[in-house]
Amino acid sequence: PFLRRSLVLACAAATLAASGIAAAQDIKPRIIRFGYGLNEDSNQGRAAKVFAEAVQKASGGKMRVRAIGAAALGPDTQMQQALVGGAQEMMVGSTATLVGITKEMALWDTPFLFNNTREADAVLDGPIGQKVMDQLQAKGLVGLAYWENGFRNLTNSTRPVARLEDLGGIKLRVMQNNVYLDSFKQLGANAVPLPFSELFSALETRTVDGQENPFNTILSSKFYEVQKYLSVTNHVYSPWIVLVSKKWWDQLSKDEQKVLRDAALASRDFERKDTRAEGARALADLKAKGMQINELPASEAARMRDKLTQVNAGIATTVGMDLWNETQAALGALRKK
Ligand code: TF8
Repeated sequence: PFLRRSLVLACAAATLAASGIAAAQDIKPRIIRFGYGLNEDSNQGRAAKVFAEAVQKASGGKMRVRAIGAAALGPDTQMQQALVGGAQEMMVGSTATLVGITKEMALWDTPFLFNNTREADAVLDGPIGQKVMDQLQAKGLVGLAYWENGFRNLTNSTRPVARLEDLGGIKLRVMQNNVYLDSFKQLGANAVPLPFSELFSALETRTVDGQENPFNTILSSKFYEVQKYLSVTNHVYSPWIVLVSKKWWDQLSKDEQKVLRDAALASRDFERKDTRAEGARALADLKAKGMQINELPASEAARMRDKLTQVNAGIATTVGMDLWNETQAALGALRKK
């Protein structure tokens, strides 16, 4: 009993001392595993590093982010589950792979939803983006910021896609998401869902003929090594989202939460600039790497849109008519400016 009592006393003293120091800034030493799917040398990897540095600086070195890329902690869907269960603290990944957890995220899968990045930023960073993000909490996740993955374009090893019909029969890898699956089926492709981490080798072994991703990713993942044709389709804008395990988040102090929120916004601003700068150079880079590039004519994009009216109706039902209409109204207002 004596030993136990003195142990209790010692612990109480230590706690008191610690809380005395922490009173000004309630921050404890923390290790934060922050997983992502692309290479370290990618827009995702560079921004993860910026996030890690911002957290370390704002916490006086107490909170340390271990950014772990190349899907070393698993593909998006696996990391999401680890966050929900509390086995991993943070990640950044596609909103498209989150739809199984939070159906409202399907809003961002709408083909041709945004015409440009100005519209994307305004909607994602405004009340609609926040409303969608807030839906995560009930599912065990906290969203902190949307990063830019970007407008997606089509690559394949079979033929240039210049007309809708050219998609016919192309075995196309899509993200693990029903909107993408349905959309590309509607357009005549043979769509196959696969995690991103399996994509390069699937292209290399010709298990699939093609894929679709922003220029940045086609470059950083070296898809140009295994894909001949790049068709500039800009068929959808896709966001990434910075996520926190809610189980873990709820244990943090307000100060610690603020460190993470601020760093997420700082990394977002860096990431969008970096992604856009790289994206502007990427076409020339990909051409230099030997890709054959063609632009999809506006008339063909219009034909694709027509084929996708059913898909859009499905998304509206999935996310709810209120959210759908609110988004259309917000876009209408932005386009009048
Ligand atoms: C894809 C996405 C990827 C993301 C990333 C690994 O094609 O565009 O960028 O899933 O988090 O899977």
